[in-house]
Amino acid sequence: MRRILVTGARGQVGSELTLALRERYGNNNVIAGDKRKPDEKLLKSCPFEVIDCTDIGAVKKLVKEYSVDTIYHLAAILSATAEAKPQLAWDVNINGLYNVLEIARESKCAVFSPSSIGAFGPTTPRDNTPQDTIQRPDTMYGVTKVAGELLCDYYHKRFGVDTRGVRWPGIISSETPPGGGTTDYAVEMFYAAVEQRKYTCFLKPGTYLDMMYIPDAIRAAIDLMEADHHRLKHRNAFNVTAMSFAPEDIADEIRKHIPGFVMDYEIDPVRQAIADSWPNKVDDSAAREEWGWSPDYDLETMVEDMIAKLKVKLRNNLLVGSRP
Ligand code: AKB
Repeated sequence: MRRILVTGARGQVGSELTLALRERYGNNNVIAGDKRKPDEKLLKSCPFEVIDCTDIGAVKKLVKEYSVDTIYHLAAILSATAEAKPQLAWDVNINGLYNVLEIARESKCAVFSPSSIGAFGPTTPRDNTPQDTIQRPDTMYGVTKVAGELLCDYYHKRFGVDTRGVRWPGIISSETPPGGGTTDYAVEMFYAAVEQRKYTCFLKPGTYLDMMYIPDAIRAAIDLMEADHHRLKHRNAFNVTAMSFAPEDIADEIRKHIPGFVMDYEIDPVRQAIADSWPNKVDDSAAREEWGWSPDYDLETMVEDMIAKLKVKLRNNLLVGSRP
């Protein structure tokens, strides 16, 4: 049985991944770690530790204390925040990852470290972006993601650390809102629609990006970590996608459930430039071939499920305060 540490466990993906891992491996075998104190749901399913991945001593102590053998390293700064605070992004995304890899080397842990579609840049082919292609991003987020992929490959090749990762697209979820990302508009749009508010989108119509519903994102991480290593030709990091849409496509799909939904546009030049440097749609055939990746949700089924979940939250007064 694995003993797992999840860093960034209070984040958009971390909060749901931690619960999924606990269901699979048992509550006491999954240690949730985050800089922020836990919410009730996470605390109830214990154990939780306040940690900062830039503090190598604290993470090392935790790994030893709980005999951790697998680290899902999710603590990271997302693209828009990284452009606003590049020094912070370097510190968390690079020094934090380096610390985790060093600890993994010493303590013989496996490491899941997510990369992103942000690891691609303006000179990358935009349609059916291949697994192995040009990666010259011009954002700090992208720089840290490419360096992170290379660092993880290096630790595997040089020290035998079992590092694996996916290039996550924008992730859509109803439990914990994302923060500081370029693809966050898609989640914000749902909150507005369910609350009968108008949504002002910060990306232009026609901005196509890869996206994925959270159950698929979680399954991708767990399936990759459980995949037979003999089948893996790649490691860091696999292209994965579930759908590609532009803001007007998702708004139209939402209107099938909430016909009065209104959206207008006020373009944020920083996030638009980031989105314009990312692919329209990646080719994830390597993930499909090497570890059987296949998403369950498309745009239609994701929208239906998101709206149902957010309506329940709204009825129970849980939407207010969790608005992105
Ligand atoms: C972001 O928008 O920064 C993230 C990502 C695609 O990596 N959601």
